[in-house]
Amino acid sequence: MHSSKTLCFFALASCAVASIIPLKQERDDLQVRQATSTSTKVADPACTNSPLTRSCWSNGFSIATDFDVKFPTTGKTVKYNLEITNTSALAPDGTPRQIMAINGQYPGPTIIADWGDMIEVTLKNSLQNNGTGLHWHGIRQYHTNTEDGVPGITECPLAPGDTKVYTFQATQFGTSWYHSHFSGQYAEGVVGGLQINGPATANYDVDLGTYTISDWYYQSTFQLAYLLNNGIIGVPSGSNGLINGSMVSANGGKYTTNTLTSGKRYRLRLINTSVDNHFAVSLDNHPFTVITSDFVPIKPYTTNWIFMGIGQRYDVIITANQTVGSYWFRAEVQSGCGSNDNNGNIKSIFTYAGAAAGDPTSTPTTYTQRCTDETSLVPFWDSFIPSGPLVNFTQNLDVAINIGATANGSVITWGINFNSLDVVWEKPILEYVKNGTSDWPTSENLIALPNAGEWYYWIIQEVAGSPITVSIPHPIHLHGHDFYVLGTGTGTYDQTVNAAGLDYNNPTRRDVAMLPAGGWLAIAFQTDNPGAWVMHCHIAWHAGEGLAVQFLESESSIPSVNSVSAAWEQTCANWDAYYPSKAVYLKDDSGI
Ligand SMILES: *[C@@H]1O[C@H](CO)[C@@H](O)[C@H](O)[C@H]1NC(C)=O
Ligand SMILES: *[C@@H]1O[C@H](CO)[C@@H](O)[C@H](O)[C@H]1NC(C)=O
Ligand SMILES: *[C@@H]1O[C@H](CO)[C@@H](O)[C@H](O)[C@H]1NC(C)=O
Ligand SMILES: *[C@@H]1O[C@H](CO)[C@@H](O)[C@H](O)[C@H]1NC(C)=O
Ligand SMILES: *[C@@H]1O[C@H](CO)[C@@H](O)[C@H](O)[C@H]1NC(C)=O
Ligand SMILES: *[C@@H]1O[C@H](CO)[C@@H](O)[C@H](O)[C@H]1NC(C)=O
Ligand SMILES: *[C@@H]1O[C@H](CO)[C@@H](O)[C@H](O)[C@H]1NC(C)=O
Ligand SMILES: *[C@@H]1O[C@H](CO)[C@@H](O)[C@H](O)[C@H]1NC(C)=O
Ligand SMILES: [Cu+2]
Repeated sequence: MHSSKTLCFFALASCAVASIIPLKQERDDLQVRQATSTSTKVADPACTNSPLTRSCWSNGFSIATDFDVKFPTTGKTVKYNLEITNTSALAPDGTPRQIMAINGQYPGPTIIADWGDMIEVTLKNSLQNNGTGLHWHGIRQYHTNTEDGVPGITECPLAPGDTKVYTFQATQFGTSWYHSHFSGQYAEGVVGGLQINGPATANYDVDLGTYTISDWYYQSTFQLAYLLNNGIIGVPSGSNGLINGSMVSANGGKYTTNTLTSGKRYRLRLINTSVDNHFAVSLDNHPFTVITSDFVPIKPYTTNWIFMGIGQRYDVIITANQTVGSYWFRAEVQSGCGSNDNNGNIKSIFTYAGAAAGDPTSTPTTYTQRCTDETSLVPFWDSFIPSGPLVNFTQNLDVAINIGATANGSVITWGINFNSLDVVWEKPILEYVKNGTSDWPTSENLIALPNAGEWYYWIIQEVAGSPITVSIPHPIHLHGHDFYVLGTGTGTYDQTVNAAGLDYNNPTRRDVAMLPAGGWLAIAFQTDNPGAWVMHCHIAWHAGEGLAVQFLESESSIPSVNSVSAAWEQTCANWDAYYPSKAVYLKDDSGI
């Protein structure tokens, strides 16, 4: 069934373009009951990606293809060598700081691949005194759990001097980032962009690439976390913020600058790589057409400001249709979402070719500060979630501060269901799986989901802690899956009141969503990817303080463990030879 509305929707500048996507829109009760995440949209096999046909891809794949169901395999492997070093040679905002850089730069190189490629990253840990491990945020790691990069869960950390080759397929397309998952190490600089080229829900001419927005601390974040976790300091404020790795400060520095050509449309891949700050972002005079939330393509909508939680991504299109000149891009910290109310308003510059030199004089549109997610996020694909009542309907995950358990020595802890995650780096959960044993400690905060193909529903609720209560929003991130956001609200979830309002009909789908302060977040996902997948708050302090659970999904069919490689074992052997006998520093938090 062809829809002319859809045709024009895709080909904004040229509604007559022949390559359209046939849509099978009809839904019947059977489909709803089958509750499949499968899109009913069908790919156009004969259409090529170009500035006016971004919905197309190739060989029968297009924006209509739900990548959880189907993805191309190109046979191509893109290879990167990444080396982490401990350097004092960088000053991203003019103020020098010891940085754990990737290939000598911050942020690290953007990894770029096409949809369906294999990505092979050879990581070398050249730090003197830390382990490491790289996580590919939002990457599904379909049947490749050992490549997820979470020390103590899917691998042992890489000891100083060690090397690991991560190999996985880009089954999704869009924008993300990679970062260290070794305690709070990413805040020291171990981050980079991840760009997977594929189709899009709106057209553009030029892809500007990834654009990271982050808070920035002059003091070592390992030290700050230690002081915080032991109650010696309160939550620290950021010293500055960085846009794509650059900003000005009292010591110099410079604004990140991009040049635009009048009349062209640009895709910008916004990534929030913060430790503890929520930003609202905007480009003066240039509204954003938003086309993705995290990896998931959405029906485009236009907005002046986007609110971004940590770990979240939005791909936006801007149209260079304003007077030739220079314009501020703004990222403003939202007060009340965390701690960093000061030093948080950071800027960069978009300047038209031919504009006069000098800083912009443009002014922002007004907006209201907030700590909640974007609400206009309708996934492009149709997804119908079974709405129960089901046997395994709702399970509660209660989030609270100071729950008594310790994330290895912390005084301040966060927990889920009154338990703080505390992994043992030298005994990753996948080693228990391989050994066929299940005597992991309760501090692994492990929830087994043994059966494949089932839907699980979670009410994540922020509850009172003991002896104190802190109500703040938490960006909740799940590995190995996108989840569906069935609903969110303030106060305590009440089944009799709130259940009827949950959305099962094409709800927002993504991999990071905000749990509101003192409120609840209802999510669902289906067990369709065997592995040990952590779900955690992406505020680095909270993850270190134990705000995480791990799901051990379909344990008996985790393929990458049953054939776990000699190389995977060797990483553990190398780690065992280093830690704790030779290590200068020991683990003093949750480890993730
Ligand atoms: C980085 O270098 C500093 C200064 O030499 C040192 O104190 C610190 O232990 C090093 N960190 C790591 C992880 O190697
Ligand atoms: C990592 O290195 C930093 C110094 O650069 C240190 O403060 C921290 O304790 C180290 N952490 C671990 C677990 O090695
Ligand atoms: C941001 O920096 C990354 C890595 O250095 C680069 O690939 C990307 O193109 C930059 N983005 C923009 C919008 O300039
Ligand atoms: C990044 O996320 C954090 C925490 O969710 C948030 O405080 C901050 O404002 C976000 N930054 C941007 C640029 O959206
Ligand atoms: C410029 O482009 C934006 C976004 O597409 C649009 O909303 C706006 O109307 C355009 N303005 C002009 C002056 O053409
Ligand atoms: C519910 O969970 C139990 C135990 O995990 C499992 O045996 C059962 O098959 C599940 N049933 C449904 C309908 O999800
Ligand atoms: C906790 O830290 C102590 C020493 O700081 C160490 O001996 C112990 O192995 C750690 N426990 C975990 C679970 O990492
Ligand atoms: C797995 O078995 C090996 C060999 O018996 C043992 O050394 C190791 O500690 C076991 N690992 C776990 C996590 O039980
Ligand atoms: Cu949190």
